[in-house]
Amino acid sequence: MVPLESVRVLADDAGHAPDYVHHRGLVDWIDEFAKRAQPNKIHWCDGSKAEYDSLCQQLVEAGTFLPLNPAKRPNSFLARSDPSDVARVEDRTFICSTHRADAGPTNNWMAPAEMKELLEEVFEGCMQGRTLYVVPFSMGPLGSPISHVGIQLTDSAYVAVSMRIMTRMGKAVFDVLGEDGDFVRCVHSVGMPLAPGEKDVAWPCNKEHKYIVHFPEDQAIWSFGSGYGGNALLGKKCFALRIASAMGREQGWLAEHMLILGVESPTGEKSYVAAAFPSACGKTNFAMLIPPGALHGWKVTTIGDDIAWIKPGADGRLYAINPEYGFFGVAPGTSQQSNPNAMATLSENCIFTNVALTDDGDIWWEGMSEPPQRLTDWQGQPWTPDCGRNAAHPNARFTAPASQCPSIDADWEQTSGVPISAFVFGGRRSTTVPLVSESFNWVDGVYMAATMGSETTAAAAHKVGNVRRDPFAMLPFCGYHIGDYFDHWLQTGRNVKHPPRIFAVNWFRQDDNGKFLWPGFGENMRILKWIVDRCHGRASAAESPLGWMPHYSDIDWRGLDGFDFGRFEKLMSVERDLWIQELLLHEELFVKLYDKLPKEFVLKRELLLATLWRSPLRWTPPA
Ligand code: TSX
Ligand code: MN
Repeated sequence: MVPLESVRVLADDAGHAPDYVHHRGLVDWIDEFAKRAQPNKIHWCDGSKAEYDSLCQQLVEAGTFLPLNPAKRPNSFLARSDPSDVARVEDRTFICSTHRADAGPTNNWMAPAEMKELLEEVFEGCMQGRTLYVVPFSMGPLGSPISHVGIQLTDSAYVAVSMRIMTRMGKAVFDVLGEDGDFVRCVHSVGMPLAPGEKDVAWPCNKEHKYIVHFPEDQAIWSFGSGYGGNALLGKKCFALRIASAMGREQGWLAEHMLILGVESPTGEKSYVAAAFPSACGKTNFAMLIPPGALHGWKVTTIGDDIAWIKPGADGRLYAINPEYGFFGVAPGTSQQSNPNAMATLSENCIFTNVALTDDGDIWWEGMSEPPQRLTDWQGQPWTPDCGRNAAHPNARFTAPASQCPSIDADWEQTSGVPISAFVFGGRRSTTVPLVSESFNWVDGVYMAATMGSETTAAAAHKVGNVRRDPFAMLPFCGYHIGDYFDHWLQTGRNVKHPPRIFAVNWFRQDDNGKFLWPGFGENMRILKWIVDRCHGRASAAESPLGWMPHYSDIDWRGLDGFDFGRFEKLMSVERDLWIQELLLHEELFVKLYDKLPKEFVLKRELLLATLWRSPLRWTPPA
């Protein structure tokens, strides 16, 4: 037990806060929290490079970080988590709104007062023997009207250094806050206090108790027991999606699980697209796509790979920023083939978590290249290609500065955001869903996004009913009732004068032998080009039962030999029997949300059914 006097609390002496902090409410909040958590000391992060270097050095000495070979991977580190602390914990994630109905059927809920009482107990003394880091951060460029500020209190130096990569972290945030600015209160503890003289472990966490708790009405987040990614870097999923989605509903904007990319045409015309995909669809790859050289002059730039904050502009368009400052991406599968821009981004100044280590002090993961003869796996054990285990954990991550991405857009830090021309929604579907379609109108597009789904494993492909619905890819990230969220989207379309067009894509359709029909990756530029051309009124389309679809001749096929009309038909066909199955699955989703399901969805589903019955058994676009 650490005596309270050893804690440099701030209550009666605000002088302990750095002189650039002028926010009384903030200092009082930290004081109150420190009295409860009882840390050994308090470190106010200034965000400087010197501070980052010194915290990394401290993590190396603690055994949390292993410095990588500076000749291969300068200024980069490997962290190995506790084997039990490797992913987000959805069953321990709560939305604590006053009314249960405001959290909805897709979130865990507990009454705020009850949860606060529970958390206050859990946090009592939880930082004993540790340092409390005060981490000030801005989600979005400092000074952007779309940005918002948060302060995270954490007892993890790993979190503090990760936050410096993933957010604009540092003392400039206090200038934005002034004396009484609003900020999201984020508190985090790994939940493993140290007794005097007790030796720390490399990855402290709490194996029994984990809580990821959101109070949307107070704009507060309490996270306990995990040091990992989405559980611990509170600016990302907790703030930028769950809390921000609830703020957006109140204030008339959108916080979305979307990448943002720029498309430049050969004439230099610039368009921006925001796209949502569930996990394992290659979202980061799409955000950093390199178009085939044969499509002369078409370029793709990256604004963000995971989250978009979108607000209506004075001109009646929607403007988006990437609230993040780095990429926290899934490492396995990332390679020179799948994503050269990501590989270049990872060349230095990165943190790798749960990847494998090579004999020469570099990193490796499944899908990067031919497996080396020997490795040290993500748990620190010797590994050989025939040992039957993964070298990297399937959810191993890189934490990399976005500024290092070769395709980063020149305007990615533009405070006004970028105007969005199209929303794209995708999923991994081996059958049923065509390569691309454009919704007939806004309501129709919102329906498509709300009913989107993805197949879980390759093994069970082609099996009807193996689709996990993930509306807008927001199922684990919506901070309020998902039915209210659909309504908010419908309302947004009515509020803005120039709403973006809405498209659905599926890169993963297979033939009867289980072979992918579409080459994907850079070739997706051909679809992106049609999408952008549609937005500018340049490309034609055929009216299918599902929406507008390109004719074969509407796609630019330069440089893609052997992709004939027959193959195109297989990719684009709308099969009545499969779609009747699909609409039954939509109904399964709808009954779960029935109390807040928009009436438009019920009618749209009926219209789809009627249209399918009056269309050919197998609809294909004309040549
Ligand atoms: O990221 C992917 N994208 C989007 C890229 C911009 N992946 C990787 C899997 C997701 C984690 C894809 N995989 C894509 C895709 O468009 N398409 C596929 C399926 C596929 C896999 C391999 C081949 C073709 C398609 N071809 C060969 O292996 C030669
Ligand atoms: Mn994500």
